[in-house]
Amino acid sequence: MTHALPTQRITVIVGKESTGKSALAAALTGRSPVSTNIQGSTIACETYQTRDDTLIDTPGILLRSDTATTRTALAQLQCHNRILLVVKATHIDDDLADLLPLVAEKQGLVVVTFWDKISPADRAQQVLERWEQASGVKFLPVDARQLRPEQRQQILAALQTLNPFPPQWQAMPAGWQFKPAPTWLEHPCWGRWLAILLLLLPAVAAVWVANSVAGLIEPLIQTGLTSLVNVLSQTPPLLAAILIGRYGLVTMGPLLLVWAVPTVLLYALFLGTYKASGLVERLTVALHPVFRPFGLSGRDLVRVMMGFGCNVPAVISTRACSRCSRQTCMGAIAFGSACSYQLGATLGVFSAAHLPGLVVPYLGYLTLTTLIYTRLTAPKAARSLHNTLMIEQRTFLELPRWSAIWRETQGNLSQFFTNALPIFFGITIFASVLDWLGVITVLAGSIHPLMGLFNLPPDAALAVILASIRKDGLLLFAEPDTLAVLTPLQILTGVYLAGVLLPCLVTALTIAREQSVRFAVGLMVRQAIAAIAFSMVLAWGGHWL
Ligand SMILES: Nc1nc2c(ncn2[C@@H]2O[C@H](COP(=O)(O)OP(=O)(O)OP(=O)(O)O)[C@@H](O)[C@H]2O)c(=O)[nH]1
Ligand SMILES: [Mg+2]
Repeated sequence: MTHALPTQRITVIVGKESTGKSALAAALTGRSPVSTNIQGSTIACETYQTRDDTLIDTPGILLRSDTATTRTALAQLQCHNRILLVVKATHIDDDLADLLPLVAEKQGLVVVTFWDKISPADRAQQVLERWEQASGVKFLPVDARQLRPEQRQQILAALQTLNPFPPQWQAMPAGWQFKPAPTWLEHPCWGRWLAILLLLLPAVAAVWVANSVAGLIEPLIQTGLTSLVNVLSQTPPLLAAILIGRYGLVTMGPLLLVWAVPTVLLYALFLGTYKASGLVERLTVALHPVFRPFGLSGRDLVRVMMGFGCNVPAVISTRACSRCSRQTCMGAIAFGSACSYQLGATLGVFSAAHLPGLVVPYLGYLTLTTLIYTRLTAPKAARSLHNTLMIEQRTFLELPRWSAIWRETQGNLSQFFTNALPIFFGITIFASVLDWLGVITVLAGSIHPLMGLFNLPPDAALAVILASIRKDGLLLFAEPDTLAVLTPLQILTGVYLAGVLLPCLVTALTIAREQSVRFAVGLMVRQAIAAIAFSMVLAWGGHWL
């Protein structure tokens, strides 16, 4: 005999951005919340399961906007009849006035988050009770980050017996508004300078820590390697080429470990802290007027910043950007967000050349050219004064929890070990075999004139090409014979060209998936033309800069 399975009820969680929808969904279902204090962190619907309900967590609704994420949330709202409306206690009048018309006549309940920020809570509670009586819909106040067991039970029970939102009901205003306190970042004069400093801090700290760590461990590794190289030199020629040749695993691997690992780890820690504390959001607001003339809104800038960790999630998160600036934002990430691998490899090359100070002109030139590139490619509308920030409420600054920072860091580190390392090893093996076969010498001869455009020797071509597959491929520049013949300006030009000529393969594929193959190809052509022009300026005019 077969039993028909009871059909699962689908309830859609909707609300404005950063109101605690994901935190609530996670708390209701016992999953660990992937909460970041950034507006527009959820970029696609996610499904959570309780015993009786399927909860769909939607991206935050951003009124009067054309973001892909808002369209996704509104589509869910249209398709389903059971709604869990999330409103922020601190901005409850605005949230209800804007959202109640969207849910009228659907079955639902209202969860009021950020209740921990309200005082006195008992007077506020009376307002909720009045609304409950007037509308017939339940209003449940919570701190979504720390849902108490009885609150969880209350919400789950309320989901069993939902009542319809009355048509045309308007809640009598509660009359309170609790705004997050302003910080120095909101100072009209030097707020933006502080924001620029904080924006640069992760890069500066990464450079400093990576240099210090490398200074300590590099000599130890080199000593260990000398005896290993002696042993490996006895192996058959092809194997020896793969292991200890110019581009061999043992030759290149330590550079990756010494330079990339500390940089990747540190960037992840910084980004995790900035995101979880809400600092990223404050930086956005402070920097919006600085970057708007270049076609990037503060909201886009956050995504560009996230690209410093890895470009791929940053590109996906542009779904929460306005349609008018989304493509510019993707372009800026692909061109100018030196991901932690790119920066780590760059530091490795500069250090192998005994010129660690080159990182200053490198980052300066990269920033300058990214701004010029964005200015040239952004549509006029994105640069206009009407390109407003699209942030409705300032986020609360929180002391970041170690668990939130660690989640961010762990994700990046596991990507490094499962994704980045194998591809990097693949690149070194590929380059070693080509070198052993003599193909590199032939190839280098044929693209000699091209490299000549940038005043670079033919050997530089391989690093430039392989960096387009993965950014840490530009570590091949650190090959001693290549470095021996390069001037500091040539090293700078080569590393810059390899870094910006094309986005790495995975980023390019992600852009194609998010937009279209045609758009991705167009973006790569534009980027390559700009990179070639900027590299030529650097190569031939660099000594004046
Ligand atoms: N103080 C306080 N913070 C909260 C509460 N609910 C969520 N937060 C914090 O607010 C931030 C945003 O929470 P999320 O759960 O990501 O909000 P969301 O509505 O899913 O955001 P989007 O998906 O970006 O629209 C996180 O840093 C949470 O820790 C709450 O009730 N009180
Ligand atoms: Mg969310």
